[in-house]
Amino acid sequence: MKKILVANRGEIAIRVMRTARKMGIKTVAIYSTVDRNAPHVKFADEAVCIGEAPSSESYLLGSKIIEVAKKVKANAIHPGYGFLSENADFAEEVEKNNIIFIGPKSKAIKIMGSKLAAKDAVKSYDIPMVPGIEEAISDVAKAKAIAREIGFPILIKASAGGGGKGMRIVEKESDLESQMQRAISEAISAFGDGSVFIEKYISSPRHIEIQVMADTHGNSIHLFERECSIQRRHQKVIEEAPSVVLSSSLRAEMGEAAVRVAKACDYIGAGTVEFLLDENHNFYFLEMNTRLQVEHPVTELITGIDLVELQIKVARGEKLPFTQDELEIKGHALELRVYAEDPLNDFLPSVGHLDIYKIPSGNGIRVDNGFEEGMDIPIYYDPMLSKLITYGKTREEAIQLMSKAIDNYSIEGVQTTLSFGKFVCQHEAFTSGNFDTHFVKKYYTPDVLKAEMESEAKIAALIALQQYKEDQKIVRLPIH
Ligand code: MV4
Repeated sequence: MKKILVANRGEIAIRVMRTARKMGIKTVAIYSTVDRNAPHVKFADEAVCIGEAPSSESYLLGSKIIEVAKKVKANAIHPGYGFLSENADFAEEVEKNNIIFIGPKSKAIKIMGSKLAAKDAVKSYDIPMVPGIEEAISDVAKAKAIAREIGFPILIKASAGGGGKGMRIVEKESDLESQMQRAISEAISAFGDGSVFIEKYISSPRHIEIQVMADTHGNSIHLFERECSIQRRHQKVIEEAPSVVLSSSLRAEMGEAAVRVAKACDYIGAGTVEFLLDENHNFYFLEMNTRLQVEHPVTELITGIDLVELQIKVARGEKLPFTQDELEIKGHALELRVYAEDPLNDFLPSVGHLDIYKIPSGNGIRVDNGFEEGMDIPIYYDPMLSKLITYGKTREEAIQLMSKAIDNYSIEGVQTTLSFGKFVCQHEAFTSGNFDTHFVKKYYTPDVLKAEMESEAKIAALIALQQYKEDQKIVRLPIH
């Protein structure tokens, strides 16, 4: 593999190219017209413009991207996350053109793209699942009977949904009919597939996911968990590894279950198996993400493994260079997603010009970044600016470092979620580890953030005043 085309933009395109370069592999960037001066374009050895700003006219043009790959003689395509990364047809077309798709086979992507197909695939693999049904349902009377059996509240989910889209909680039987009709029509309009199913609603879960890796020689391993419960409207805010709530035996059990999920769909490459963990520490399989995830760096920091390097090695047909027993967790890592969004204004995208953009650095600090000072933030794509990742011997150390690193960002021109990240890091429920997926809803209002920002501004003003007084003393001295 001499040349990889990265079919993505922003921080993940750069992150992938960094490892390719380290391995002596040439890199090709693709870009849309608004991205012509973007950092990922400058970073690549070669770059090709593939269309206009809207993703549908550029980063989502699978056939065009394949044409470009052939023209520049790239041997492989890395899709990053988002865009074409979980498009089974794209993966298949890439391979048909004798280009290596750095990711799983199309079949695995297809199975895991449908929640019902996923349940069906894993059912003989002894995977704990949320009580519910395993097939699409449209008959209301039947749904009522099932709901009565599993007990309210229940959750209606769209089979083609993901990331919380198309979910409806039903508290009581009298609401079931209308909610089901809404769920079905929503699923038809959003996904073109009206299949819905029913599960028991787990009311206060934690979201724990397991990183898995499989080679083409039949070896599958897991790289422990990431805790992703701190999220806002299904958008993850802070992720960490390891989770504070897993005992080593539960970790091993969940890890082994995740590996079985991977085996159930003949998985190859890097994947993530999502679980819900209830208050009694029962875990349930939710879905599998068949891509490298945004939050993969926390796993890299606690295992010392470069996941992109592993993806590339597996794609080249190499064996995994270690066994499960050789892996261990060392230290603790946190990741904050820094978005150009205004936490005081319902997290509305705050796109604009990056007048000042300075990122922190230092021991235990990693910033996976896709922007630079002086750039405009395009309105066409995800407004994530960078990922601030910190690593410490202990969780406390990683949290302290995160708080400090947040202060060492300097961004002007747009609002960001940095202050919101600080709020989370300082919150007792977060520092104590006693939280679930409802953390943000439960504790966050713009007012608490405002109050915190004002008191910090006051402290900063007092420090400045103190310093000013000290400076005055010094300059007066020589006069005497
Ligand atoms: C659930 C659930 C409770 N009970 N399933 C949301 C995203 C999708 N991956 C599955 N999700 C959930 N499924 C049952 N049976 C609660 C959620 C959920 C959630 C899951 C993970 C992280 C954040 C979440 C926020 C709200 C709801």
